[in-house]
Amino acid sequence: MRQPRVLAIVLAGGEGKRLMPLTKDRAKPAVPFGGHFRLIDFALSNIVNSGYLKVVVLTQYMSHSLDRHITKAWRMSTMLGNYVAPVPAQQRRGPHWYLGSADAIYQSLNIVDDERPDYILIIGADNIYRMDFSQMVEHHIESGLPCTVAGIRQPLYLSSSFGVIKAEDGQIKEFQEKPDHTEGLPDDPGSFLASMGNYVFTTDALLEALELDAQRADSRHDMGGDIVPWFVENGGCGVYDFIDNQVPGSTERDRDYWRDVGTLDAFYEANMDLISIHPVFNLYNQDWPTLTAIPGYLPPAKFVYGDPGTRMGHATDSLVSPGVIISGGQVSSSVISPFVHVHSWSRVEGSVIMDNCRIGRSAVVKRAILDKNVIVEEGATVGIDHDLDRARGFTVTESGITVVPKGVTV
Ligand code: ADQ
Repeated sequence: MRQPRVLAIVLAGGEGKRLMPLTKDRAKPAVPFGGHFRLIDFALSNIVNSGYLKVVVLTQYMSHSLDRHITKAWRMSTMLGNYVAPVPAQQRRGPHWYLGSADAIYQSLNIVDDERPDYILIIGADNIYRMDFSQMVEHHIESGLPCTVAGIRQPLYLSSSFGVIKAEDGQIKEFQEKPDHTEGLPDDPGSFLASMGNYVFTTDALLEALELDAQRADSRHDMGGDIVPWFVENGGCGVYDFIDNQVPGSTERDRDYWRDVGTLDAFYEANMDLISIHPVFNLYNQDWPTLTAIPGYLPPAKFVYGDPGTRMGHATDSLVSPGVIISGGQVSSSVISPFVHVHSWSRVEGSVIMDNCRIGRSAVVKRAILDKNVIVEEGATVGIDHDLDRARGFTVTESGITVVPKGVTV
């Protein structure tokens, strides 16, 4: 029997307003994460590790750095050849940009015509997790239903941020996109079943649903808001429980890991999940690697004793990317991206420092996110006095994380 043909579509056009200022001039999936990765690397790695090599990435909002990353890290890497193709908003069917995620797919249907897949896997671009999609596709085929949504249990207070699934015997009876309230599960009253924003469709059924949706004046043309509820009412939609997914090399601790990094606090916490001795999400799983490309010219990270009288430059409980120099400064519980330079007598604690930042002598950076190219001058502080941070125009999140925008000198 021939293998089913699967086309993977990655929705990478969301604005990510709640990640401002990190999304001020880049698409959310292009936000740096975990040192030298970008958020989208996790979604694309899952697809490629699942064995699917026909992948299109639908971009839209601020797509320049995202396109550049996909081209450099994914298209030009010999491993993946020309399999991953970024597709900008096409404006094929009207003089507008994409209206919603379903419209993004509708406008790109020419790709489906070209590839003629049996099944279409559609996933978001901004969640951190490992998942073998081939197991979900297999489940979809066995169910005989035209649509399958991946589900994961989440605490009840998050129900207004997700699609809420109510299912019986593996079939969705009701799907509500981001309702104000919902009830807990019968066997787990503190949780509900959330949509992960990952879907498998039988191609013909999806084409029909998208065509009908495009005609509807009252539709927001949204996958979660319109297309999935349509399938629940017409033809049926199954649920695939993420708990059943087995990814090689996962640890007991990280096998159920899935994070939606929609807010600055969630983004910060997901970075912190990477750094402990027994990480909540293990980046060192070589059986299911997170792929990206780092330029060959990046030298290794370097640790320098520093000026006489300083404490030795060091980093503990931290991820330190290639190209970093820590010279006489102290870094703890932090994620450091390429080409960051930490100078003598400085301290960086519990922070996410993106590419090319400079931490000057005796500076202190605590519980902060510094976007690329930030310079913290000699003796300056970030994250110590939140009123001062706000007065300087930085964002201070609900849980007290200071976020400094790209290119600022502090
Ligand atoms: P959200 O993530 O809030 O909820 P949405 O804003 O549509 O939904 O984003 C989903 C994905 O589509 C993201 O990767 C985003 O970047 C992308 N996207 C959005 N609009 C797009 C467009 N016009 N063109 C291209 N890409 C676009 C969704 C589901 C919920 C589910 C959560 C899980 O709707 O039901 O619970 O994901 O995170």
